[in-house]
Amino acid sequence: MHVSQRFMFGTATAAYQIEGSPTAEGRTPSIWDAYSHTPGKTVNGDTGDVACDSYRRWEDDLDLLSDLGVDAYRLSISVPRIIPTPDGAPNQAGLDHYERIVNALRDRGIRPVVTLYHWDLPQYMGEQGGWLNRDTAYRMADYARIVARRLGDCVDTYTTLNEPWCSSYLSYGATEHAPGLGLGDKCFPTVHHLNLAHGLMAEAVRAEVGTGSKVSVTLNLQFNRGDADAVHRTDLIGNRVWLDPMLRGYYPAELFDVTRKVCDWSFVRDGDLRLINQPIDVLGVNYYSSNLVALAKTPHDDGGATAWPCCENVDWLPTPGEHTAMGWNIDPQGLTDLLVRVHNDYPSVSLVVTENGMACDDVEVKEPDGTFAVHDDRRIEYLKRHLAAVGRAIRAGVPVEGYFLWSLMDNFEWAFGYTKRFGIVRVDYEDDCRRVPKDSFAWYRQVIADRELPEA
Ligand code: PNW
Repeated sequence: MHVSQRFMFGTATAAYQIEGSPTAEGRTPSIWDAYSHTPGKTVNGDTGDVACDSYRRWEDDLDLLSDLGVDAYRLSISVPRIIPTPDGAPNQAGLDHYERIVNALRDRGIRPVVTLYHWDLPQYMGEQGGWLNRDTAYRMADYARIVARRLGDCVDTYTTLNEPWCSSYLSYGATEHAPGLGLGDKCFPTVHHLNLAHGLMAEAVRAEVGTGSKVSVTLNLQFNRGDADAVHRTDLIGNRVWLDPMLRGYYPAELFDVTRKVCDWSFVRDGDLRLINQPIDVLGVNYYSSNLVALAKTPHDDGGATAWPCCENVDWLPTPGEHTAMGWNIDPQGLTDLLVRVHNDYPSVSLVVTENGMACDDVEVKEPDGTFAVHDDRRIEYLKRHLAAVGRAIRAGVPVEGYFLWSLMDNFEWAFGYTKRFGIVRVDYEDDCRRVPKDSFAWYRQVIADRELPEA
């Protein structure tokens, strides 16, 4: 299926996953520095101290993007590079760094799509309660204003938050992500404070750039198959908890109902929902796989750490079919169905796929001519089927504005450290972060050049 010049083909990365240089030019630690440096939290004790060394090699990365021919690049800004100290004062060196990247992208004809918060909360905010503290939302809005004031409409799209589901449930409900508090069903205040941060950040950016840039948020919406009641519950806790306040201006009444025993929602103040319900131009959707859920025969006790609070009546079943190196099932039709569903229920906003990609056990080979290569046919197949799924959604009438492949290069995969590789460029961590474009890189370059979504 042919797509117009307006459709954005891109790739995505995030600051902590690629940059390294944790103390350069005034940066101070984030909650992910603290977490990854705590023994036992990440595989092999991996940290983002070096990562892909992209803070220093950003021009090389931009050369790769030019070679790939992308229309847009989704990057995130490291919060502790911009406001490194508790007084919230802007760090000019940090701002200069991202201004250089944004300008260099534009010089190359690549649209900068900037995520303001991709999980690297300054550690000093973490020490003051992080997302449990309502004040964090206001501080993040101040930070958003600082960035938007400097970068202005040179940025194509400002995304307030990446995957608040991970920043709340996985980070405060469970223990997998920083700060890893494992509060289980006591994590709902973080949900509301993230929603509030989105609203305040969107408002702050809009006040700076007007209609010069788009404003958005990225959600990792869960696509669930299985028993209707179990699907309904996981949709409420996983999806509507963000979608309804952000796009409709209310929390679903049912949410108060099913959480009644553990949470009174008294942290929601008058006027909050009006703030959260800021007009946005586009909604980012991250999609990798689907869940299979069933109603539990006997409700399980979720007294402890969990990423699914108030889902004690839901069982997650093993998913059928093929799986990726993350153990995630491959379900391209889930992406079509998810995009169609979101558009039907929230028709006022256009959509963009801000992440999709596959972790593979890639093997680097040395070719007879001495060059390195990675023949990642399974990744190509995955990408092909998911781009086709995007095409089906467009054909069904969903306004999908673009597709960002996760990721431009292998990087620090959070708690999995460097053991999971999502890149279409290999990073050889043992050999000075040498970059090797994989076969999927050449394949994606052709897709972009042809502006043709595959039929699969
Ligand atoms: C997303 N889950 O993370 C993030 O936005 C990226 O930074 C990350 O590298 C990418 O997906 C691949 O994992 C997720 O447990 C992490 O469902 C965990 C989950 C979902 C998304």
